Amino acid sequence: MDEIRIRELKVKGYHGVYADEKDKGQNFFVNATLYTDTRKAGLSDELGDSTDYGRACALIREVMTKESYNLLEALAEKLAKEILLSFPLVKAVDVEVRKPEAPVPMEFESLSVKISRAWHDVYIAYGSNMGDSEEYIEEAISSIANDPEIEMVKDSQRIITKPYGVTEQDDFLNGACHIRTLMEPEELLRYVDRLEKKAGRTHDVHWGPRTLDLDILLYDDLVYESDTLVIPHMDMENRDFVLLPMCELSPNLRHPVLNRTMRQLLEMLDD
Ligand code: PH2
Ligand code: MG
Ligand code: MG
Repeated sequence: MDEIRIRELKVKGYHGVYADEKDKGQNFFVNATLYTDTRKAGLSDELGDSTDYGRACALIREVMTKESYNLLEALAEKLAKEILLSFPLVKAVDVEVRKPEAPVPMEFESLSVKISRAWHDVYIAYGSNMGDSEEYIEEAISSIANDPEIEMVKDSQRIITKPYGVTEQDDFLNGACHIRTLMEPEELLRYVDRLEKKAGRTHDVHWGPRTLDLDILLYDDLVYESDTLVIPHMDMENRDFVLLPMCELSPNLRHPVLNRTMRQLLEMLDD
């Protein structure tokens, strides 16, 4: 990807753990690399087709002077987030905040924290077969669409499906959505768990009736496993109620482990 780079931008700030740092302030130097596609602006020669580095510098100064943070980590996190939220063409960003006058009684050039943050492409499946399914799903989708750290790319149609696994239960209402988010996988899991809880979700019967189920299917090309989360979703290739909405959203999207498109997976399942 192309890069727009800001180097050693000097801003006085009042960040630090110690009272003296918050009182007197000191100079901070910011390095930021904005990952973007400059091709269109390169051909048109129009600023409107790119990201104005002047505005990016002004935003950095605003974040650095508006509030006081204890940690360089918190400052860098806020800077990365505001840059990604403010400039739609920027897909990812590296931010380094240096503190050459840090109160450490030794000789050093500077101390710094450097982070990388990005928008992530995520697919989430949803289902409900208890209570007012339509309302539970509507409520969750609107929370997702209105969250500042999430952008709704596309929501599928809802389909009525026969229960899979434990078959002695009511039909489901199912669908999936494609979002972009700044959340990391485990954060996103906690977020969708909260939405399930808000819908009164309990976990009494494994694969049993539920008011709302939200499952992370795919997260970029990530292959990830922890005690609480597996990405890609373990069983998505065996579920037509997942693959049908996925085929509506992104039929040519490839499963990062199985290396088959959503359409191919659905065809394999139909056979
Ligand atoms: N979810 C399950 C188990 N079975 N069947 C259908 N039709 N739809 C679901 O969402 C579903 C299911 C476990 O999450
Ligand atoms: Mg599920
Ligand atoms: Mg689930």
